[in-house]
Amino acid sequence: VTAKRRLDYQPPAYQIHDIELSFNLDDEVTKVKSLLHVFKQGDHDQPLKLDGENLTLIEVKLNGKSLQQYELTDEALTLSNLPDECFIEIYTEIDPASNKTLEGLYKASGSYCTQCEAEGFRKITYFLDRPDVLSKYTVTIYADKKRYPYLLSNGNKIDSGDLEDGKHWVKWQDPFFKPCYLFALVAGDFDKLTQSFTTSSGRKVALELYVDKGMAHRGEHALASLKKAMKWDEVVFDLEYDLDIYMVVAVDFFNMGAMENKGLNVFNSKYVLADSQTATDEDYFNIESVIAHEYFHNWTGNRVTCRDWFQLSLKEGLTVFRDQQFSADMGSPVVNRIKNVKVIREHQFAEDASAMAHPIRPDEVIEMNNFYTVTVYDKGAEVIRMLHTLLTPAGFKRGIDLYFKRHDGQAVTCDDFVNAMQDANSINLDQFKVWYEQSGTPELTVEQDFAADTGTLTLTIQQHTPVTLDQSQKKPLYIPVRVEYLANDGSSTTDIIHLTQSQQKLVRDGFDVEPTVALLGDFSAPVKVIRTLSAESLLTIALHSNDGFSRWDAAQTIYSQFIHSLTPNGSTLAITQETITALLDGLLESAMEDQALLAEMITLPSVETLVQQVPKYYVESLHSAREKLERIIISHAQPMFEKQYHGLAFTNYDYTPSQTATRKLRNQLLMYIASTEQGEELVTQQFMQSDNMTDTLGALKAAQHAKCKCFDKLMSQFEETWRADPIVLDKWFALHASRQSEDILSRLDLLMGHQQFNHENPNRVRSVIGSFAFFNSTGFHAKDGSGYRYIGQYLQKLDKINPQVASRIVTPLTQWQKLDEERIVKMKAELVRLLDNKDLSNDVYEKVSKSLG
Ligand code: HT7
Ligand code: ZN
Repeated sequence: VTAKRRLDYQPPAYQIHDIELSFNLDDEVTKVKSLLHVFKQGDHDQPLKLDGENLTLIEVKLNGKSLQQYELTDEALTLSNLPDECFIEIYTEIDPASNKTLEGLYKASGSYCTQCEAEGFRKITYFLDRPDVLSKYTVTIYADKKRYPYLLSNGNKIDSGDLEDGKHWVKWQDPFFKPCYLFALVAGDFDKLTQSFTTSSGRKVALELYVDKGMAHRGEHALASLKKAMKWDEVVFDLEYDLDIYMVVAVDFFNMGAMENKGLNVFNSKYVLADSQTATDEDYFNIESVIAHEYFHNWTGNRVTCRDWFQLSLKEGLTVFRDQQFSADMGSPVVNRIKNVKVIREHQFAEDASAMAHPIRPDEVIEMNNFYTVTVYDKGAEVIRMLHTLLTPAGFKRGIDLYFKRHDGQAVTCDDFVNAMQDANSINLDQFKVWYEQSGTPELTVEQDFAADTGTLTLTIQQHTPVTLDQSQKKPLYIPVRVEYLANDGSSTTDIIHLTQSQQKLVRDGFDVEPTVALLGDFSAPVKVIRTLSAESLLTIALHSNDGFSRWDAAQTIYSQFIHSLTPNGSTLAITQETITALLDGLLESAMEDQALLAEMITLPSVETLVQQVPKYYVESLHSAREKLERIIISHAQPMFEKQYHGLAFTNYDYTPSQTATRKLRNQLLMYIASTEQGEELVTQQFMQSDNMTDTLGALKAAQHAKCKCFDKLMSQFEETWRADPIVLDKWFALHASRQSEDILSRLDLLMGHQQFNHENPNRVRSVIGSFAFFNSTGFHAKDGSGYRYIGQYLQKLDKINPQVASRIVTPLTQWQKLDEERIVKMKAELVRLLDNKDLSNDVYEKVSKSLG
């Protein structure tokens, strides 16, 4: 197993300007013919080494003549002594029906479909499978007309016809140069929804959504979301869609969320299908944001793509930032920001603390699929957001304009992006580039001093990035820190500090009395802040800051520090029960208008977030401390919670920001109320009366969390209603798998025996096994190691079917660093067992071997 290194990049020795592909789709054997127009780059005598995996080579022709001399291995077809320009014809055969990796061309649920990013095109035909080879594609698909009435590929349909043997064919041409990871093909029978969008320059674009038969009514929200995204990109970034057709296909077997193939997005059906009966507000939100994300890739990813896969954050960090901004504009900016920050604090900080720590632009990769990470995506988006903050929205837009002016149609690097930002704004971003090369979570230690006689406030900030397993030296970063000075009368002023040194002093004059200082407003940088704040200051920020994020963050600090003070980690902040009750009283009595923010502010930090705040994860102690805080909250606030709950009106379901906020608050209140005397009754009542999935699932989650007696009964009822609908049933699987219960492992066995469970379907596997490994921390971390054993054994099997999914689920097993010695030994034993497996995939091998050091 060999790793590739970023610094070893060499430009391709050949370019392939045109490719003509033809597919004869057949259950026994699918025949692929590829005609490449190849150009040597510069003067050299290097051979042309085409990537290929799991292909049966039938014939190669050079300029129309059969070629006998070539070298063939399991990974490549190598042709030597080629002229400067030539045509190469390659005939291969593949077997999509037995391809369970869901990468390359595969057949599932009766349809053919492709997934080529990152390196799946090589499973379709021999090619230069790298993103800096840009070609024009012409694709002809032949298949049985009855079973596969729709034959789709990228670009425009230019021809079609029927054949005598019941087959038909369609020819597609994509006028844009693209890397092969953006190639797509779909063949099947679907329900089709058609709408259109007229661009700002007046072009009419056909929007086509393909879904499973009978599901058309669940596609409306996705199409409406697509139109909103198209409009938003025109208004905010002046970016217009460039083809006459935009197709989205929803499939049930898919490794990730969705894929931005040029003009033909392929989606996991869970990110397309929604109606009020089957989808929660969260599902509606995710659909809108994933639809937008893939659409935004058309410019940030497709028109300008990555030079090599180490630059993945060039397109992903930027596109996540864009989809976050879009979601903020569509709903509540502060609740969206909190959502983004939770991902960073729960998962990205954990990745930095693990053996998988890597910079947003990694330096070394064995399996590229392992680097579609929260670091590359979400920390990458935070890095883009810092540029947006430092340059202002107008400066950022100037940078984006220059980026497209310089690089449209090219495959470029993260440095090219930052250079465009820099040159458009006459600012030096050399130090800012350290964010791209350095892994780890920076820590800001802050001290505050006030000279009452002069009214001078001094903030001393030290920045320090602890070493990570991949890097032992760390440099100071360029960090924007948003500061708010809160006066006693409720007024406040704000500032952005540009931190560049290891230690920096900030002096501000003109205060009559010492202000309360809120730091890192809007989470202006992906860092941890360490400072000693009094309970009083935290309460002031939580109740009076003008920055919604800071209010939430202060409340979270109050909860977290109270919890930690009950564990051996301890806390340096003096948070008492009185602080908690003062916070709750302040929140509930202030008639907060923003119900969604209120819901967030009465929600405790997750176990995952708490773990990242302390040096050690004391499993039992942390859980019982968190439960104790919950009991304190309930015993103090129960009457107020119930009053609030009953005051929130149930209305006919509509996915609007105000209704979503009400449901969010209602269901958070129910989480608390469920464990009181009235709990069983209210939970059951909400479940029975609910006309929408958000409130139904809210009731089930509350019952699960509070261990209500009614839980099993309601769950059976849910299963009976939804047993034929796997996407809905995934919610049921996940609730069972994340339940705290002594016999959870036998319950997992039962779940996997359910008629809808299928080891080959990633959504099912994630709902059961993923939910257990990621979110059932008491079950997964069972003291006897049984949770680790269960996951280890399951992954051995899953790795043979789908290494990509196995490698994602192995993550919690590799994050042993903060646990106690006994658990570490047991986790490592499982990792060693996995590694002993002689045909372990590169995917799982890379993560497991790294975590064992
Ligand atoms: N660019 C895509 C990333 C991706 C992917 C998607 C589906 C299946 C396998 C995949 N491997 C990589 C998704 C995105 O970020 O938009
Ligand atoms: Zn993306």
